Amino acid sequence: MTTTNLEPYWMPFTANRAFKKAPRVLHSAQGHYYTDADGRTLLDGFSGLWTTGLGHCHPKIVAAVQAQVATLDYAMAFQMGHNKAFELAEKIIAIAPPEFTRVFFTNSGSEAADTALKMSIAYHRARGEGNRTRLIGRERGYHGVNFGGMSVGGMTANRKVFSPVMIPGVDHIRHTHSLGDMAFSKGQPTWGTHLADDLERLVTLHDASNIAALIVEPVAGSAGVLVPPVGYLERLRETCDKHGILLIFDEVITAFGRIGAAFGAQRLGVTPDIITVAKGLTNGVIPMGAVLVKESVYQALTNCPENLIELFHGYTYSGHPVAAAAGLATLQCYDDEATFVQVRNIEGVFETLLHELKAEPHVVDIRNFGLMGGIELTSRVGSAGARGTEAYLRCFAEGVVIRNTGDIIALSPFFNSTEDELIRIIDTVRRALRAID
Ligand code: PXG
Repeated sequence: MTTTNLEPYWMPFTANRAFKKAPRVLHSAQGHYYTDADGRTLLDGFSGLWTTGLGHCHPKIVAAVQAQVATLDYAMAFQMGHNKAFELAEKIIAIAPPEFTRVFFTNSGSEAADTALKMSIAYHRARGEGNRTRLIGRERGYHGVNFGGMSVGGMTANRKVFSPVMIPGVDHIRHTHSLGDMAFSKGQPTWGTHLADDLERLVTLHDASNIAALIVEPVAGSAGVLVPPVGYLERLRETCDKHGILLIFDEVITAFGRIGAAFGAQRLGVTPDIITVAKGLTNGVIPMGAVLVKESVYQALTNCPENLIELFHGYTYSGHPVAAAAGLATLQCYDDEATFVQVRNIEGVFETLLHELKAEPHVVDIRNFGLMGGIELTSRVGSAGARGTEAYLRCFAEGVVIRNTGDIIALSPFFNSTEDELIRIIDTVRRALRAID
């Protein structure tokens, strides 16, 4: 047991007091395993936090970071540049949908979301449509925790306390899940294309001339793996085009392999106007996010005299050299290891194993896409979320890390998981489900 004083650190999205009574403290990691402070090894069934699909402490990324930090530790980010950030932007663009030509760096997914929202408003204004400021999100969406992303987000617990101070002019389309119509769908549900028509409702309500952008996750992650119905994203795209609304895909989870392609946009066959990324950009090794935009968006936004700053936005650590080095090494690994193909090769095995949990106690839905898996449990009367948390703790006690969001269990295995590892994760979840009441 650790002797470290745990009190001063206020942990994020954590039940701090319960945690500190029974802490789970990690000490090191290698490949697919963590080692905790007691020397116990844990199979990581969540790839960090949807972040570390290549595995922990990948030697090539570690080496790149070590070399970079000793060469150029920090570089002034404004009105100066350094090669690694330029190279990384070029490499990202090389694997993005062809319309995308420019990359703006942030340090997290939350910052990427807020950056994308600000860009959308600035884009319309630069084109002479300054009334287009309204932002549309989706119920159960997650776009981080900053004011913009929180406001367009749709997870009740994250919004409740801050309800009076949400940014103004935001609305939400309905979410895409319906237990009665799509439970236990494998991959994309065949029911629910029409849910995209909810965007037309908001256009009718507000008038398109007031709407800047719609932001959605191609596959919603944090809310418990909500997979878009067949044809749904296509219909959102058509509606946005019809009304001049920018479409933003928040690909913080879905980009860089998680659903078997460099970008979810490619796997799902729908091209947005702006894409936000983070997590897998550096395999989680160094914090970094980014916003990719189409050339048309960039051109409109930079249509001003050449000596002027086009967008008054940026972060001290935008394009940080060590993060950029980690990003470059990560993209190289995706290429060397044919990661995106690898994911497609094992996603079928994952799907089969996951859906074998259908008859287990409490299970009311199982959802999957790529290497994203969700298992929804019924809530215990009077204590929503308790079953999910107990399942998580039981798996941890058995040496497997999963994640729960309320009573939904989420799995995010490594891109190069073996079948044995997937079986172990699923078997551990099964035992946990049988053990809890
Ligand atoms: N957008 C999406 C789609 C995300 O999944 C963010 C933005 C925010 O990124 P940062 O880097 O600011 O945290 C995320 C983050 C979960 C879970 O349990 C998921 C995230 C964060 C915390 C928990 O699924 N995703």
